[in-house]
Amino acid sequence: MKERLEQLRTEALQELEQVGSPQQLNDLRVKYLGKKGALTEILRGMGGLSAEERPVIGQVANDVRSAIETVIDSKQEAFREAETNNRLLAETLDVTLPGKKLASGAIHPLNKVAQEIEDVFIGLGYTIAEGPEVEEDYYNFEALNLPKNHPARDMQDSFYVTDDILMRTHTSPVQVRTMKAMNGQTPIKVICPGKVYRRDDDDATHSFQFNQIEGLVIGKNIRMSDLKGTLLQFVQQMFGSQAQIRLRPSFFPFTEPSAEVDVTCVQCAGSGCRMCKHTGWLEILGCGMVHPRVLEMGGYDPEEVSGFAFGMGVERIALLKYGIDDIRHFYTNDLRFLGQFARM
Ligand code: 2NL
Repeated sequence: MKERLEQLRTEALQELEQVGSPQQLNDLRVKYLGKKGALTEILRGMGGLSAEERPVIGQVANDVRSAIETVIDSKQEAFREAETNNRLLAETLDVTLPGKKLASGAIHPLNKVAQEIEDVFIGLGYTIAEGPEVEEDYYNFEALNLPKNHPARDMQDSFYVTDDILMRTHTSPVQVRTMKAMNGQTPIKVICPGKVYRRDDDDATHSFQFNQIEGLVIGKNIRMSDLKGTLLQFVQQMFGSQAQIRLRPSFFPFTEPSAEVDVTCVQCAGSGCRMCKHTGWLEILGCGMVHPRVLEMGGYDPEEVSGFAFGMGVERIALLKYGIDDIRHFYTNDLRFLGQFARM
């Protein structure tokens, strides 16, 4: 029996030497030490031993068991260690690798130009006012001295929702709402940015939807010279301190007198080029002194206060500022176009 035990040890240790996986190791543990294993099988024969032989064989059996256990334990430990090492290796993180490039967005050039314009006027003490894009006929036309049947109110030129509700054609109604909300108090210094809508065929310089920024100042003794100085300040901050302006007489139903404002050509600085059609000037906005009837309808006494107003297209300012030839670039969202403004 002793020999069988010794042989079992040799056989087990040999087999354990070859073991290649934790699964195999477990199989061997069952095979040799399990309840129905080889060692148990041999020990079942102990009943037939004499009282002197029993402790001796028992000792040998214990030695064999612990020898096999020791090897199994150390193999198991080796497998565990190898597994841990493999996992750590697989999880290795090279913190010196370059990061993945994230595609980052940028502010749209039109919004950027609008923000720049707003910033100039905020610097001059203006506040920003916003209002609805779907507007009442009264605020969009009537209160701006554009009575019913006025040619500028042609149904063909505006998007009407009902008989007296339309998509606003300018941001002036926001200023009318501001005047009414101020209840005759002065001063008012607001700029009103936002989308406006006109029934135009889209082309290089026109869009059915575009962005406008209007300004309105109302107070005591507001004069045309205040308007001119304000616009010169604006233009020089926007296009550079070399920029000059000129005012040409014009007409708007809501201002009197009215003027069209030109800036010295951003391309040739006034000497004449293709961009300014050899005039040295580029038209950038319209303006004027608020019409007395508009002041009245806004709740102000034209005998007591006066005001100026101006309006510009953001697209037009952006076209000039960046030398872009077609307004439709702004709406196409071609990243080759937009990307050029990402870090400007
Ligand atoms: C242009 C011209 C202009 C105004 C807008 C205005 C507003 C009120 C009263 C008087 Cl509440 N005027 N706005 C005045 C003159 C010109 O816009 O060419 N815009 C693109």
